[in-house]
Amino acid sequence: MAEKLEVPVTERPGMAAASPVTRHPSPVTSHPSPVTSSSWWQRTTIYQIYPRSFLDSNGDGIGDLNGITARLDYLRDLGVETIWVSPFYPSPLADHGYDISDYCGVAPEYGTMADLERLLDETHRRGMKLLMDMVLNHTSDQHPWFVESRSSRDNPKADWYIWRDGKGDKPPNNWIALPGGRGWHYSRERRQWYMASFLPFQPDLNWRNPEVKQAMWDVVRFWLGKGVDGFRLDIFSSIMKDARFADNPFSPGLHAGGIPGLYKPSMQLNHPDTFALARELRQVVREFGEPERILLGEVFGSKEEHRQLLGGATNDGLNLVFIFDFHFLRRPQRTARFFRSVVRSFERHFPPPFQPTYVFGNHDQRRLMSKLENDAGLARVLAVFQMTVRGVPTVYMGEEIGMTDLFVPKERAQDPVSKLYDWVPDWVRGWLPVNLNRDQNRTPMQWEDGENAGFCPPGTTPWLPVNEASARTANVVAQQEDPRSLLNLYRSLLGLRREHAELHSGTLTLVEGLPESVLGYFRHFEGRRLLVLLNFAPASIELRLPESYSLLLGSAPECELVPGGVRLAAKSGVVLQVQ
Ligand SMILES: [Ca+2]
Repeated sequence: MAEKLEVPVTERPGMAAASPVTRHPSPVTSHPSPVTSSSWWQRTTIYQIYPRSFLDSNGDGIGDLNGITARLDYLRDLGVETIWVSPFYPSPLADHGYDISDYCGVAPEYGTMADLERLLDETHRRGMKLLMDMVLNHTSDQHPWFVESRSSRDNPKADWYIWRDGKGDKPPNNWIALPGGRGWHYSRERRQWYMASFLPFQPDLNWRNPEVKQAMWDVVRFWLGKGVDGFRLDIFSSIMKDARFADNPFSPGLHAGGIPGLYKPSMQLNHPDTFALARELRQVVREFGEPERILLGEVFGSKEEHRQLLGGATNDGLNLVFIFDFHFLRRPQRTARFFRSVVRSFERHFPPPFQPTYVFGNHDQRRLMSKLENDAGLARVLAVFQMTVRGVPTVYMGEEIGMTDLFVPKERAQDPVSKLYDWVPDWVRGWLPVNLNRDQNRTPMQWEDGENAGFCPPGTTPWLPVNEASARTANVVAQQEDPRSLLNLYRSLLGLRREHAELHSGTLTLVEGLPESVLGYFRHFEGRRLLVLLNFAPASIELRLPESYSLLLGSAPECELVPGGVRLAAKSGVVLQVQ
């Protein structure tokens, strides 16, 4: 039975039945900024491909570049405009590609440089863009630069990494590794310590050495010269550290990435020199002219630090940075109230021309559907949210079919983070919000029901097990045939987003005074308006509307216009056009 409610602001005595927004502008939007979203990257939608798990084209159980090329039509038909491909560089694979040993090559298991060039051509031929993943902070310890740097204190690359003498037999200071543990590691060869912000086999480059910077800018230019459209930048916040090597301050709490610690890594993260470096890198990228190439940062820190990384008010640093406020989505966060607070905050701190980049999942986090404890209705609400809210949506492969995590016992884990936390038993891991085994969210893409889910040929052993239980229903073929599938909802939403400039280029105004379970916002562009209403509650609801609307999209068949208003099914969203 539908609960009948009215939009309160239209019903209070003395208030005319008009748009709640124009009568009662929220403090956030009382001075709407002019629409300046004009570059492709401000309007685009991003789809992250973890290449090892996307599609295996040659039957060795490992996804590859030709596999991506083979499924470009799928991505174009889905409606995504930009693909971001996680690393495919030569690597000893201690961190599955985020430990690079050759920045200008393609690892043989992923293909050849010719395969990469074909992938780029075919992507561009479909009017799409391709972002590569770039790890500037650290290399693999197998990279020839590090091998040389470690060999002696007076070799030509001795100062290419961050080397320090210890304090007696102790490390130089209390800097940490972001996934946990100590940041410094002792080298017997040099009888010195080197810094690693991530894992021990990923030594940090010394960006205060001009030769390092030059070498890495050359890498960036190499790929831009090949025609890539930009980079997703791995842990960009940590590139420049305190030049005096001061200790991190004592400050117990949850720090970068939600990891608990006694010391805040403020000497290692978001140094002002990192903000300057973001601007300098943007200039390097600008050398390549139009259409603009872009920088998308994986960063951690406060909103003010985000703004600084973006280059301040002029946005001449990184083009975009990921927003990780939906990293965990614990139960109290799966509410209209929480989503409203996040949107309000980012509208205040990142008005146009900044574009928020909301993400629900990636190769490091638990999968969205698992965060939601398999709540399919809520997954549909969040799909409507992500594709209609102001910003650049980023979808992790498989999110569009509702793929779930696969439990991989720690004894069989390939992820080095799992090995780092080997002492944490599996039953505790299942309960923790942080993801201590990234194998579970990196299992192969599920293309069809059946052996290996179409990821690799039957009889082949995929590099990570296929999530067979999930693949029975969460697979592309089954969902393409079902008009009510999550996949077809994503497709409809991406289509709607492309057609309506309000969604990809418009400003946003939150609707105030809605029932507690409903999040609502208008999207405005050149005098046209769309209204998005999202019902997070497990019961349907009717809302009176003060104007005449047409229904562009409802995420459930029971969503419909009723006389004077709209009915939202339980856990559903609608996109309405103001007549
Ligand atoms: Ca392969």
